[in-house]
Amino acid sequence: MPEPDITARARDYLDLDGLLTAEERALRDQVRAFVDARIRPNIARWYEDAHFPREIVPEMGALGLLGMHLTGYGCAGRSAVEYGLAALELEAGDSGLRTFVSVQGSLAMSAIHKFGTEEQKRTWLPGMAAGDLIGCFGLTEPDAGSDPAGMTTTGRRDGDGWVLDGAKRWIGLASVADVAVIWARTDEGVRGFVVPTDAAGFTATAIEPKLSMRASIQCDIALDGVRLPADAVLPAVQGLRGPFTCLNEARYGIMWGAMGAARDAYETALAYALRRRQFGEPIAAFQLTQQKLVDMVLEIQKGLLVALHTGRLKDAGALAPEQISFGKLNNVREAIAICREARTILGGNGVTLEHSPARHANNLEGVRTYEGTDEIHTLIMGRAVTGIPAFA
Ligand code: TGC
Repeated sequence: MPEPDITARARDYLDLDGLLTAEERALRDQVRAFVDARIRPNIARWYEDAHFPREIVPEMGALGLLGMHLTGYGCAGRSAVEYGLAALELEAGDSGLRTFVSVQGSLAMSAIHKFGTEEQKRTWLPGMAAGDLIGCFGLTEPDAGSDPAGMTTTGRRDGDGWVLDGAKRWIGLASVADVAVIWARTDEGVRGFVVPTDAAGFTATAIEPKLSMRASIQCDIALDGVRLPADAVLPAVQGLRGPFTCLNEARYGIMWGAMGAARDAYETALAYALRRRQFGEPIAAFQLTQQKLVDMVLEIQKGLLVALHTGRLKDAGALAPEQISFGKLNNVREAIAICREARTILGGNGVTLEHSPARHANNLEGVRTYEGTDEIHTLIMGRAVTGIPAFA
């Protein structure tokens, strides 16, 4: 059956396109075309098979999507808004693949770019930007999730070098990564280490089976006496400010990405409602269906405005971490609600992999939890509003 026409108003209710520059729209359209050609036709199978498509990573590199907001070393030097638009389009395809781009660019590459030596940058960043090398970012531990200050992984000096011992958990892409940025407690406070994943004592094991982000990989990492040379440490930062600075980048991208998943679920539900007939009418003609669709439009448009405003602040160098929490908390929370509601419009057909809303909703369970849970972002905002930290 031919797809019903979706009106321009339904696609961009407030004409937000008009707030973007021609360059921003061009980049957005390029990523959208990539998602349509390379992700959409395959994602249901990848999701079902729990397959991370390593084979498309060099294509993402060629499009300039890896470390795209970084400059030099083969990176595209794009703006925060452009990075956000790319995240939006990628996550309209699947959260697992946007997550890969976040982990690679905002976490692993960002850490090396911000805090690494010239040698570390030259060794790793060009290959990571091209998609020839994959990076991961080891902060979370089995017993230290929301509270990274509780980490027990240690780095101790040993002769001229370092030895790492400990465990990390929920580390994206670790089992296929070439390099890991590992955060560890040392006598000098928390330090970051650049660890080739073929180092003796480094083991990454995929956590499975998972009900969320099945087209991505999350791992346990064991660090068992991993010996590193002196120059493995990231010299330019000590303390948790290091990993948190990288998390700011990733959390920023998530507020855009979540709206991509929501938009795709909404457009899927709208198209279905226009062609599905019950009681002699398309179900889009029913008031209750229209209310669901309109509620989705309201929250998607508001979420995109928040993301765009936040991106403009970031590009102006005026974005505070608690403002990132606003967008991450709001947009992921709303996106999950939208995807679940979109599923109800598809009825029983909505629980199959033929349609995207339930897959997006399941993915967003992971997105809601990583890079700061709803509770953590609420409390970051609560501290900003009251001046009183309430984390414990
Ligand atoms: P506190 O311990 O007092 O502060 C430590 C230092 O960090 C600084 N800081 C920040 N700097 C930059 N950006 C931020 N957003 C920052 N937040 C804190 C702070 O100024 C201090 O610096 P210094 O120089 O004075 O030492 O920490 P806090 O009280 O500020 O924060 C508490 C809390 C709960 C907000 C924080 O611990 C937190 O954000 N917890 C959530 C952790 C989280 O998001 N974990 C998820 C990690 S994601 C991951 O590991 C894998 S997901 C990706 C994948 O798939 O691999």
